[in-house]
Amino acid sequence: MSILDIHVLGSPILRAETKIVGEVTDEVRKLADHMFDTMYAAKGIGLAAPQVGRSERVAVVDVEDQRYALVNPEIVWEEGSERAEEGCLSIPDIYGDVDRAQRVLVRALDLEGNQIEIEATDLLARCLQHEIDHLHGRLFIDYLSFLKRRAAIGKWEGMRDKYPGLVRKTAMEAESEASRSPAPARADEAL
Ligand code: K1U
Ligand code: ZN
Repeated sequence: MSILDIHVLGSPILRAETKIVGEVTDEVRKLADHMFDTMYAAKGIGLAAPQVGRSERVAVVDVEDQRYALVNPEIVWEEGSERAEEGCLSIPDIYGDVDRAQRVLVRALDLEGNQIEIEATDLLARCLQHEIDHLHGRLFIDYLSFLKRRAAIGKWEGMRDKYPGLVRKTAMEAESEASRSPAPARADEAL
């Protein structure tokens, strides 16, 4: 298992365009594997390569047990609109309502290099749009009204000192979270 640091708002890589992956190699599969480990450790439902400091066009999602590793994903069709609250692992503790397409069709390569299409609605559709945005340097706060974005950035500036080097130490956070809330004792376990 490999849990990577997560870059937070202010880290330049979050605003950079990613590079199209030319071939799905073992290196890409290893990156996706580490991104899944990191996403689960951070209790997210998605993660994009720039959030772990990488510039490949790769994202992972796991929404209601629908788990995908996506290489070069793109939205080829969308329909409807829905407003719902979003968070971002790169902007901890900040939330905002974002309008997104309610239904999308996403085309991508899987980790075998095969082309796949995912038709998604609701939370999966939202998560796919959020992750594809990350791959083009866009963040959910970009969609907030001027006043809401200013408030979100103001709150973030008050918390930024918690993240020296503009990274979240995800493995350390997961460890201290586990020690704060130990797993409940099993019924057959001696107390
Ligand atoms: O890319 C990321 O920052 C991950 C982000 C994805 C996301 C969350 C909410 C709406 C769209 C996309 C997260 O996983 S933040 C964690 C979170 O907010 C969440 C966790 C479980 C269910 C719902 C939201
Ligand atoms: Zn995000």
